Amino acid sequence: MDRRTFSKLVAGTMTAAGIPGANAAEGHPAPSAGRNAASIVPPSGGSDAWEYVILDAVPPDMTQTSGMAAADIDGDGKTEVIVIGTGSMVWYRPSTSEKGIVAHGSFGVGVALEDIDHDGRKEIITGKNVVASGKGQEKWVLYWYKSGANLSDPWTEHVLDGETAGHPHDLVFANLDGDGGRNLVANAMYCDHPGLFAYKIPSDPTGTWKKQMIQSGLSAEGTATGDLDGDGREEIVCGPYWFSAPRAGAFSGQAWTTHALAPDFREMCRATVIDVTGDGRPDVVLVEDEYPDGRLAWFENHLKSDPSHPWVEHPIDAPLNYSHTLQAWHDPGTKQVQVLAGEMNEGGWDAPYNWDARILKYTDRKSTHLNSSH
Ligand SMILES: [Ca+2]
Ligand SMILES: [Ca+2]
Ligand SMILES: [Ca+2]
Ligand SMILES: [Ca+2]
Repeated sequence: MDRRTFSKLVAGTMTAAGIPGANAAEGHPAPSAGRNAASIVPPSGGSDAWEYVILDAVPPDMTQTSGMAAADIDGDGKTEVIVIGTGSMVWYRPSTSEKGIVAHGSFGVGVALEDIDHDGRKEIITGKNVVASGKGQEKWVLYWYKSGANLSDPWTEHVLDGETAGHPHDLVFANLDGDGGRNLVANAMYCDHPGLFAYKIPSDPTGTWKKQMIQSGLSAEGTATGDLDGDGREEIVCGPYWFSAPRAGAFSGQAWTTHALAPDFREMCRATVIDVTGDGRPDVVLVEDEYPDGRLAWFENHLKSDPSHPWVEHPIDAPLNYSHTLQAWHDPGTKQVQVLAGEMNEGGWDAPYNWDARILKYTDRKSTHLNSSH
């Protein structure tokens, strides 16, 4: 078993309570007027190494933010940020402070940026709530959005899947069928028939995307992909499960297989795949993301070396309060594994407002003490 420990840094706490100005602008009182009604205050308790920057205190036409993604969309070498929420989807170019509205509507959580038509510029893929039936069953449509010559030009909206089962909370691109092309993975949440689905991009992306069911019936979130078993095709992690394609192929129409990954974890998670041990096989990091007492752990991949006990759980930290963000990467200099977790100010299901939602960074101590564990 791999033994290592992670140091913990509170990179910031969001004591500024989000965006009191935005609440006021929408005619709602700030969550606690006495605490911070007038101004954005700096984060407290955080590291001096991190600077807290407000990208936009009042996103245009948006009453609540719910998802974001960042990438160089237009290929100019500068990163853009896409923010989706209730009312609108907005692009930002932080380097120039430019911004603009992509589209109006009630957007969800999942948003992906991918060059699906191979023109060198990324499109935006996200879900929009188009019907709330009044019986608690919403209708969500998956769309992709293509920019004009400039991001400030009107964007074009295309339907990707008009018949989703529910809220596409997680949207991830991966190589599922081993042909090198990228495929979309989307879950469907908060509905009568939750599930997980994959889509194949047609040669003309405005055409019909081939759809494959991965699972139906499990209400799991926290989707990531990686070649967990080393066969050259990516498998899917979703919540405490992972899923492998049938021999006939990822899009053969035959059933995928559901496997346990983290049987002690609850079904709502954030997930990321990274080789923590350095043995060439991807490991998995999970945090329970919709709970006040969420656990953060990494799972050591023994699919080949010990198939009867394929995942060894290594706790990193707990409790995390509605940690709905999770990222991991190798530090380019030290090669240490870095894990970033971000708590929400306001989780789902009427969670108490958290004035001190934290941004947490964990650093693997091991690669700086290579001889200490043997
Ligand atoms: Ca750019
Ligand atoms: Ca493109
Ligand atoms: Ca594989
Ligand atoms: Ca590994």
